[in-house]
Parts: sequence; structure tokens; C-alpha cells
Amino acid sequence: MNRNKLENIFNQFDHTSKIVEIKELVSGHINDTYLIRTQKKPHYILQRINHFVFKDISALMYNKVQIATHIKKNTSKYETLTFLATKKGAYFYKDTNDEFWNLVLFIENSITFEKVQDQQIAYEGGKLFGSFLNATANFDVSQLAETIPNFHDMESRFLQFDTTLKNASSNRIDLAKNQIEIVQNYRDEMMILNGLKKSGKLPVRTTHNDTKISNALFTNQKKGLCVIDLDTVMPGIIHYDFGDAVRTICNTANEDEKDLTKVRFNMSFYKQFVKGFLTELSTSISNNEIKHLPLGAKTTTFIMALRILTDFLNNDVYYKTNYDMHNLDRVKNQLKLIEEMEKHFELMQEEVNQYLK
Ligand code: GN1
Ligand code: MG
Repeated sequence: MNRNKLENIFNQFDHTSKIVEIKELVSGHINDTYLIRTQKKPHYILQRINHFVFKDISALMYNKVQIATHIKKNTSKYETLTFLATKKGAYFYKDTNDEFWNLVLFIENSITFEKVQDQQIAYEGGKLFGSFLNATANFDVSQLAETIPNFHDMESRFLQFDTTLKNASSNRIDLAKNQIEIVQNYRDEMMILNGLKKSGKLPVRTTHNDTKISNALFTNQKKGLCVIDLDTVMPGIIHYDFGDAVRTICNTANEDEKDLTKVRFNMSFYKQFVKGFLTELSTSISNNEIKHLPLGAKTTTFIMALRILTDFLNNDVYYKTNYDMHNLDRVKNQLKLIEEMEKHFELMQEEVNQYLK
């Protein structure tokens, strides 16, 4: 998008800053994100919200602002996001092309990791995500809108997959033949957490639902700084937050790495993450939640594989892709990671069991 348009959108928000530079940040798969450097600090993050994915933008922004405000009030340990309103007083701006935008203050001296390099990041990431869940444990979850209905509902995800499979091109079905078969074989096991949630055996609380490690900001000294991307904060179970962090921290490769021999499970990062996460959450997590965390890691990795496979069969309408087989490569990668988790599953379980009360 050209600079004049971005500048015009930026200036709809309530600030007096002057732009020096605009840089697109390309890490996300859904929204378009721009870092706006200004003459004087603060700098800003301007984001075009994907309206195909998030149907109700005002509910989305209401969630995000409420949660950020709640965290700011409830913990001083970490930074929180600060959303700016437009000059008209709304937390989003709709441009002349019917695109929706939001603006937050850039958090200075922050860095992110696509892939974890050392144990300290795994530990600090655990503390950061654990603290987010701890700080939102007393938030009235009925206040939150479901920004993507049934986002982590396995039954709905299988239904979408089944419907897509009926309508997909024979070419794409053929290309994904092995992955379709693997996914089918996991059906029963991957429904366990859904069942526990539905029967009330796992509590529904405020969860982030996109706790990949690149959604955590760190200081230059590798200390946890801030949880970002509040788009999918919704009522949910803690297992998907634990799971998505483990999925991205413990994979020794990127989530779209094609060389599957590089995809292994880093057990020492897992231990560090668990330590940070469960230390922060010790007062607000139950034994039954703790026991099911390793299954949460597997189930989150699986739901990712299932969703991406569904999108591949749908000709890539949801996730941003850089080449034709990008989504299929992501699926193969995630299924390999599940195999690697299975090899370590007993150890993963023993590790969390130490924190039972
Ligand atoms: C998407 O928002 P972003 O690009 O960080 C996706 C997540 C997936 C992730 C995989 C709203 O995250 O569910 O885990 O890609 N977000 C949405 O990297 O679908
Ligand atoms: Mg996201």
C-alpha cells in the first residue's frame, strides 16, 4: 500500500506525530502490519484488520481494548498494549475502500523471535504467557465476544474439513493424500479436550488463542516484555495457549520448513517453558488442567495442521502464502512435529506432573 494512503489513515487517529518512515512487518499470516517511525517518540504500529477473517470489527476492538485495560490495571510486571482512538473517538478507522485499521503505540526497545535460540527465551516466554493468563483469570469472560466463532472448536474444524474435502479439486486432494489420511486417523484422540471442555471438566476462561512465540515481545536482555496480538482473545481453555507456545518454542525448525529432518522437539526448551508458565499460574490453574497440558500441545499442533490442510484444499483463501505449495508444506511440518512430540510424550507428561498440587 502506498505511503500517502497510509499517512492519511494514520492521521485519522488522535495524535500530533509526524511520520518519518513506514516499514511493513511481514511476520503475520492474517493482517497487514506497518511500523510507523515518527519525528519524536512514540512510534506506532498501524494494522489493517483482515475483515474476511474478523467479521465484527467493533466487537474485536472492544475485546482488545477491554483486555489491554484490564491487564494494565491488574499487573505492573509487564508492558501492555495502548490503543489509540480516532479523532472521532472510535478505536478503529474504516477507510474509503471499506478496509478497517487500528493503531497502537510501539513498545520501545522490543524484539521478537520467530524461532527460539536459547533456554532463557523459552523460560521468559513461559512466564510472560503464564502471567497474561493469570492477570486475566479474574476477568468476566462473558464480557468477551467470540471474534472468530468456534475458533478452537475441534468438532467445527472437522466439519469444515469434511465439507471442504467433498468440494475440493481432485488435484489438491491427490497432492495431500497422505496428510488427509494421517488427519483422519487422529480424529478420536483430538476430540478428547473438546469433550472435557463441553462437559465442564475443564474450565472456560479468558485465553489468548494465538500464543506463538512471535506474539511475545522481549527486551534486548531477553527478558519478557509484552504479549501482543489480542485479536483472538476469547473464552477458551488454557490448553491451546500452552499448546501454541510449545508448538512454536519447541519446534527446532520454522513452521514452514520443508526439510522435515530439521523438525524435532526441543525437550530442554519445553522444560524451561513449563517452569515459567506454571510458576506464574500456580494459584490460578487446577490439577485437572495441568494434567492435560501435554495433550494440549499435541492438540494445538493438530488443529493447526487441520486448519491449514483445510485451507490448502480450499485453494489458499485464508492464510497468506508465498508459493503454491506453501500451505501443504506447513501441514507436513506440523504433522512431523506431532510425531516428534509423541516420541517425548511420557517425558512431557512427567514434567508437568511435578507441578501438581
Ligand atoms: C495466524 O495472527 P497470526 O498471523 O499471527 C492464525 C493463528 C495461527 C498462526 C500460525 C486469526 O496467526 O491461528 O496459529 O497464523 N490466526 C488466525 O502461524 O487465524
Ligand atoms: Mg493473530
